[in-house]
Amino acid sequence: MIRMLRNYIGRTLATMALSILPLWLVYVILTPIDKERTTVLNTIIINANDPVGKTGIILEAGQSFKISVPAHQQWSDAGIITTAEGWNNWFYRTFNRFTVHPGSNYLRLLMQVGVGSIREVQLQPGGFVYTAIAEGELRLFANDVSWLYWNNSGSITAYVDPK
Ligand SMILES: [Ca+2]
Repeated sequence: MIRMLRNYIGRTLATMALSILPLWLVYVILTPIDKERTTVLNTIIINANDPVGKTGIILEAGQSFKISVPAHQQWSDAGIITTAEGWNNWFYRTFNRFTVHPGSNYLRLLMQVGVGSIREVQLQPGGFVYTAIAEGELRLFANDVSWLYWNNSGSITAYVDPK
């Protein structure tokens, strides 16, 4: 009796599993990457030669977000290979005041939300949490003189997680 009951339950569970499987497959196939985008981090590729750096991520004033930049990525400025920390030297320091964010290295990774102030993306492991002061689109871009982006090359990948 117990064995019969056990067999019955086993068959019922197997039948249920088999009937759910096609439904699950249809769900997986019909649920495109869009769903993942809302749950997984936004992957942003920041091109060194793009002074605008639109990310498509619209933030509200007061909204927090985390930017993670994996270490050891490189991009270059007129053949000078550097990282998101950027580069500088005694000669070019003189012209640094002409960059979009004076005081930051050349090709230092910068950010701006809407019309908020431009600032450096902190590059600590584990990411950098920041709260938007202004509403608007998050922009991520390298620091450079506005007319000298053309000789930059390469890109850096960042992950943005709006809270
Ligand atoms: Ca340049």
